[in-house]
Amino acid sequence: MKMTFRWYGPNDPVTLDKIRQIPMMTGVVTALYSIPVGEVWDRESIHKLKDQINAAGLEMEVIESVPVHEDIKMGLPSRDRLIENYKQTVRNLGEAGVKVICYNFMPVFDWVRSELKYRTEDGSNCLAYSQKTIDQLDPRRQSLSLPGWDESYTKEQLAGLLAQYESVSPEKLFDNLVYFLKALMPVCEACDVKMAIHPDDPPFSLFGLPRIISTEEGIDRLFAAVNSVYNGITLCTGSLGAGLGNDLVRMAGKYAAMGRVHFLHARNIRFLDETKEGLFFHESPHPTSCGSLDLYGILRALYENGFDGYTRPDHGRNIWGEDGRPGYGLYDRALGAVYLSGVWEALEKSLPRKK
Ligand SMILES: [Mn+2]
Repeated sequence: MKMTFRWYGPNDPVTLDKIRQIPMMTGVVTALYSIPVGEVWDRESIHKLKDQINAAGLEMEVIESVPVHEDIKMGLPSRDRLIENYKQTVRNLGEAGVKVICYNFMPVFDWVRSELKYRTEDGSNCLAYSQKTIDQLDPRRQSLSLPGWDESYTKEQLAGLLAQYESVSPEKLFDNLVYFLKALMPVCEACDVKMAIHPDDPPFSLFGLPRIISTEEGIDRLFAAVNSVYNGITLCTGSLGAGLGNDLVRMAGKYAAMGRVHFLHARNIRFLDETKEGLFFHESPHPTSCGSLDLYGILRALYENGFDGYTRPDHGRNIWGEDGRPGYGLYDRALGAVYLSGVWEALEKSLPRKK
């Protein structure tokens, strides 16, 4: 396992020097945030970023994310030009030593939460999701005031985009994902860069938009449709774990055995209401006993089935007075990283692998 940490670039208050001091840390996971979605990531910008990271004693082998343009998701005629750009970005990243690209195929919204600073019993705060709050929002009729929503679209642009998606069924979205990946695979194979799709967060439809990477069935279907080891997943435990029907230990073991888990996002969540209508969860410390997900069981299933890839602690809480970027402060993620490394060491020293 290679422990990594998400870093939002030179403006991130969590600096490379701090990240380097976390025990067992090998590298950062980052992106070029200034390049518009759909444009090629040029060599010069990639190498400048890489050099900065390497100078701090860290690696840059995973990119999160190279965003996929909405035209590709919708299957518009402009997609072929945009896919050519994406291919060139993959080549440029591969040349710089990048091994894994995390991306997602969620229309319009990537992650959605109802609260950014939910206060928990111990006085820390964290991200939370309330189905009842989300159900009161209608982005087609009102200005959306979702926490964390980057407001990169005006109300009118958002309404237009949502209207365009009305003709995109889940089947169509799936076909568009397959079209994108089939075009990309020869380049990924030639450059040895693995694609790792991030599951939907949360893993069900929101605001009537289609979502297709939410369940074991959806992932199975994608792997069958594009049957290459370069078509894999980012196993995000907190995202998939919010789906009440998802058996994460089973999925982790199965996909690791297939060699399709290229990146692990380890995070725990705690359900306070597990009904579909009243679904409520908040993010919790990483250890198994602190949340509703069996982090130990997931790590064990990954380990036993041969996973040895890139891992990062996913969202952390704000603790010790930190007022960090929601989910991405330093302290709680650092605790998470050390917990994950500790569990992994125990697994390596006590259990055989199945493969
Ligand atoms: Mn994630």
